[in-house]
Amino acid sequence: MTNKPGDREDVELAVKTRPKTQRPPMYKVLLLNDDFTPMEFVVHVLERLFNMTHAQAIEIMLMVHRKGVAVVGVFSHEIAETKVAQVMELARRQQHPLQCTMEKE
Ligand code: TYC
Repeated sequence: MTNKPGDREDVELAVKTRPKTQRPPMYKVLLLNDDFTPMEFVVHVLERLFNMTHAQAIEIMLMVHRKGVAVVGVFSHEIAETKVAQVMELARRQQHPLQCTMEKE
């Protein structure tokens, strides 16, 4: 027997069935410590490219300095790639060895 609009079974099915859409994967952008990049340069990069306040930027920079690495943001693949490229370009221009990478969340 077929369901007609308004039949109970039909209503239940309409509520329960969901299209199987997948969220796009997100990527962590990681900043790595080194012994040569000046602390103030890292703070500047975090303020400029990751929209952090001065206080937040200092906190994250010190975390990288102490732990070796920290997540500085989580983005779509394209935005993460752009952020990594922008960090690397700023560092390269100033001849600092600062390294930035991305990793699937
Ligand atoms: N370790 C660096 C120094 O002592 C500072 C630094 C912090 C470098 C964070 C890189 O991602 C970094 N000057």
